[in-house]
Amino acid sequence: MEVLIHDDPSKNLQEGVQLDGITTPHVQNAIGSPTHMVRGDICTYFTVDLIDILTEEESLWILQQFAEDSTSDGAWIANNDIAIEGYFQWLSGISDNYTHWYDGEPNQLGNEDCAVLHKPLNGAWHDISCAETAWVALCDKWCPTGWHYNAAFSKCYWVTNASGTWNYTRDMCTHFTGDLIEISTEEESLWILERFAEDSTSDGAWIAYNDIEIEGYFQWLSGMSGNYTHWYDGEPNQLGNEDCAVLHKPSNGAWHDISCAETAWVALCDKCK
Ligand SMILES: [Ca+2]
Ligand SMILES: [Ca+2]
Ligand SMILES: [Ca+2]
Repeated sequence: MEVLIHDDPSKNLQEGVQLDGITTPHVQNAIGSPTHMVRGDICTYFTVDLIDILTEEESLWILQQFAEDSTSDGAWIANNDIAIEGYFQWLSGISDNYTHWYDGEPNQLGNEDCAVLHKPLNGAWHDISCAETAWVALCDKWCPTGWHYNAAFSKCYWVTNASGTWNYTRDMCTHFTGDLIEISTEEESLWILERFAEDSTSDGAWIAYNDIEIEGYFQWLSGMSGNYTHWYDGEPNQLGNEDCAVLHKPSNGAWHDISCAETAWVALCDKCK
């Protein structure tokens, strides 16, 4: 059986980072991988699971990764009707309208309860006997417990449960191989604001936007400057010395520049899924 794991050496994996109590090199490698992984035995060994595919865009991207990483023609995905014959669902319990069945599938020939994504058929799916051994598997990456996944942005989001300086709370994000959050659209901002309201009683949270390096020139930690900003009226105003942005919940998620040394705020973290 073919076993392939796609790891990006450019990703600086942190040694010894403990994630949900599990500290093995395998788990770290799996989590650090920026792409979905293709492997042939048990995705869950890496505390990931078979992949959910929720949009056509995601399907096309996965197909491309699959073609790059594996010579296999087909790979298991998470869609299955093991629980109720004829009712296909994802392992995560997410139900979505997107399906990509090949013509005439699923057809339950004999007893076929597991979906395979078929590379030569442009990624279309077949139901196949779950006991077949010819296929590799597409494994999803994983949001740590308590993080939210947003399929539209392929990112995991988290609000820290403790407050502190910008640097202190940033460390909480990087502990999970994430970082302070970057916000690139109004849609993303609104979604994040909802999660923030659900998960935290704090009024404000640090985000990655800062002008630490060059006063007055705000940029994201990734170096992206982006077009989307959401400053509150009159901000940034550099009162005293304010170089770090806080997303303010009562201001509809608008941003204020604040002294990076303030300790009143929690942080919003994200990581690529
Ligand atoms: Ca079939
Ligand atoms: Ca400043
Ligand atoms: Ca300010």
